[in-house]
Order: sequence, then structure tokens, then C-alpha cells
Amino acid sequence: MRSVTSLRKSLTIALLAALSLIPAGSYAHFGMVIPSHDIVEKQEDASLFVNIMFAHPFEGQSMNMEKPVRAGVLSNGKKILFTDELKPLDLRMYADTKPSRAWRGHYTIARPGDHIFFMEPKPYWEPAEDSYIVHYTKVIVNAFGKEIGWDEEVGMKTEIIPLTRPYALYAGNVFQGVVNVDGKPAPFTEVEIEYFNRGGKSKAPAGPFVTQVVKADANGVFTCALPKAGWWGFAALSTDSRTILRDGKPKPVEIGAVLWIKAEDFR
Ligand SMILES: [Cu+2]
Repeated sequence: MRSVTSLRKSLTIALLAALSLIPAGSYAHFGMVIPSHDIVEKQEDASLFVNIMFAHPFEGQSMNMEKPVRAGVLSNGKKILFTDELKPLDLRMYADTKPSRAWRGHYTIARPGDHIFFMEPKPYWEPAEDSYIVHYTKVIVNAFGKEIGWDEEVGMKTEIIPLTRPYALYAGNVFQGVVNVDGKPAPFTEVEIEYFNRGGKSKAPAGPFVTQVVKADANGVFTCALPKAGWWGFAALSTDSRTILRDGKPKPVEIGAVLWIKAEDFR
């Protein structure tokens, strides 16, 4: 039988080991779809690309991502998939020691209007959460002055429908969206918010600043201000009704509706 002291000692060691292995905020994953331009006004910008990644956007770490199940664009009421044409991309974010696998899609905008780029990833196994993660992610690109289509539904399992036009936002603007699950507003859903901290230039005063948190109201509507110019990601998180078997055991699936928007300063 072990003495209480040795038990306490081994518990302390286990706790310290656990704390050192899990970096603060390691739970805040974000699917990412970041376009080369979010507003297209010139013909030379119409041929754009989207980088598709899975990362901790503030802390500058990325995870290896399998090829998405689906990636495409919805514009003028038509959906075009470019999953098969996705190219692997070796991506290293500022805190990464080695690159991880991301994906890039190319698309040439031919007609004016809003273009919703979307992707559905393969379920990602996260041992720290004992759960799979699936982030249905989208971003909206406006083209050639026609501002129609940004509030359309792609029809993903879970999806943020913007109430605020999701482009040409100033830093300081307020942003609102509805969280949908299975096409219906999901009340009181938790929404995690992170800044895409490119190059690691921004510092968080303390751990909880890394990921901002708001909850949707009874109608599934969430509200957040954008305090700084740059890309901001919103991840509205729910638990899927399905489970996925891992080593014969059913594991929960965290589903996220992720939307990326860009704020700019006055010039
Ligand atoms: Cu991670």
C-alpha cells in the first residue's frame, strides 16, 4: 500500500506534467478560410486563392489538416465545388517549429456579387478533449460593387448567418450574426472569438484574452465588437447528435460554425 505522502507527491507530479503539456487556450481551435482579397474591385484581383487551415489563430500554431471533405463557393445562387483541385500547402505560423499541412483553393471571380467560400473538414481527433472536431468554415468576398448574397445560407450542418454585412468593416464596428444548427437558430450557443495574430505582433495581457467568448441570445443572435484591424474568427460551438467510433468506443463530435471577417482602419 502506498503512503498518503507518496500518493500526494505522485498526484502533484501528474498535475504539473498535465499543466506543462497543455498550453493555455489549447482548446480554442479554429477552422480557417482566409482569402487573398476580401473585396475585389480590380480585374487583376479577381483571380484569388483561399488558404484553408486548422489552427490556434492568436497563439500562432497550426495543426496538420487532412484534405477537406468539401470546399467551394456560393455566388449568384450557384454552388461550385473545388475540392478536387485543392493543393496541399506547407504552412508555418509564428509559434510553430515546423510547418503543418494546410490547403489552398484557387478561384477566378467572373461575375459581380458576394462570394461565400466554404469548407467542411474531415473530423479532427483531439485527444485533449476526448472528442472529434468538425469546423464548418466560411468567409465572404465581395466583388465588383454588387452587394448581394452575403446573408445566403450555404446549407452546412451548422452555420453563422451574418446580420451585419460581413465585409468593409471598420475596426471598432459591431458585428452580429445568427447561429444556425440544422438550418434553425440555436439559442444560447457559445461563440469563441479570436484574432488572427499574424507574425505574433499582438500580445494577450493574460490567458483569457486569447479567446473572447460571447453567447448567442434566445434567438441565436450573437454580438461582438471588432477592436482591431485584421482578421477575426467566430466559432459557434455545439455537440453533434452523431458520435464517431474510435477504437470501438463512441466519441462525441464538436461541431463549429466558423466565420472569418476582416476589419480595417480608416486610411
Ligand atoms: Cu490544437
